[in-house]
Amino acid sequence: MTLEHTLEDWGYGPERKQQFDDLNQDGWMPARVVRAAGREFHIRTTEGEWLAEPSGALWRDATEGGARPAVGDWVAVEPRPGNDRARIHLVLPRRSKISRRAPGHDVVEQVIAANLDTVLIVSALDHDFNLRRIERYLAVVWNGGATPVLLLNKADVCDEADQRQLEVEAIAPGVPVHRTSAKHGDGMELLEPYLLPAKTVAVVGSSGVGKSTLINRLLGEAKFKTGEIREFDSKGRHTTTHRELVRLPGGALFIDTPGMRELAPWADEDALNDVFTEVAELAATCKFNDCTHAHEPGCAVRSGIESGELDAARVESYQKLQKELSHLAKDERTKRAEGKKFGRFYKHVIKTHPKGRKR
Ligand SMILES: Nc1nc2c(ncn2[C@@H]2O[C@H](COP(=O)(O)OP(=O)(O)OP(=O)(O)O)[C@@H](O)[C@H]2O)c(=O)[nH]1
Ligand SMILES: [Mg+2]
Ligand SMILES: [Zn+2]
Repeated sequence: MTLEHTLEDWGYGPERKQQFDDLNQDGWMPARVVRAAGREFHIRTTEGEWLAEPSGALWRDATEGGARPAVGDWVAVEPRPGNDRARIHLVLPRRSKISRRAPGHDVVEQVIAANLDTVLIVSALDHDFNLRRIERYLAVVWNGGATPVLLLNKADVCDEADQRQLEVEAIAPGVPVHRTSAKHGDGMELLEPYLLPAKTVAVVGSSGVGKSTLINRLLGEAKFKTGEIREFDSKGRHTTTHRELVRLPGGALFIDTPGMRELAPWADEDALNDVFTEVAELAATCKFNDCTHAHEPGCAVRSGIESGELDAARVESYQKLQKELSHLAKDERTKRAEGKKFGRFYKHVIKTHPKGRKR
């Protein structure tokens, strides 16, 4: 194919260009990660789609702070001898992201997708429907700086779709909620406001909710593999195994992600205030600053539950998430030290890169 699209069609803009120019490296070029699977990346450059591998330094040293490349990232790459290959040296600062806590013992951030305008949080209106899970996803999306939209898919199999939608609207004030049936193509027009040229939209949600089916519908072709789900519990089988960004016919950029078995959210506790506004507001009026809302006198949250002002299930969900996130929370000093470490790494790469050095 010819140079059918410019980098701008993939979301490049003046701010990005400035970031890249500031690196001031001869022989480097900007590119966007369009596919991530393990250590292998596909990137979109001005010359088409290339294969790319992170430099040893980037892979080894940039484990802190989620600095490894993710789909949607803008990266600085150096073309390699041979065709259509490059080495990724740096990830440019992200405008927004979705992160989770990486599976495993260590407390490490894993970026699932980056530089998103809108994130569609997909739930299925089948046995798997779960308000508490939606809250977790909302916390992650708000925290990462993208705008969440809630999609209730598989509307065709649900007799109580109206009721479900009301329940979801109640736990997510101000967040648009749409009902779709990706399999049959119903409700696709509701997505149009988000599908704008060169804007990036990602879909997230459990395995089997219909994320890939939705993308195929929007693409107008069965590009993404979709999977059967287990009838008895509506659980998906983790059909999608990599993260990929595609360009839709109208020019919007769309990222499919694999369903996550268990979303261990990566967020500051502050993100909870956006998700559980009514709980957080009352909690702020408890007599004690560090009230656990368990047995302390003057607890506004407990009296809120008693008076029916607060939903006990919401409070429980809030507290559960708060506990999880407190394990991630680090004091400001540690965070600053990590930030510095990343900054040093950034400078180190630029200084020590002999060929790219410019005088
Ligand atoms: N009834 C109904 N089934 C749907 C709908 N959308 C998707 N499905 C079915 O749900 C199953 C799972 O769909 P996928 O698109 O593979 O789900 P996914 O979210 O991509 O799953 P992972 O890749 O595992 O994360 C497939 O059998 C789809 O045909 C829908 O709107 N209604
Ligand atoms: Mg899928
Ligand atoms: Zn309290």
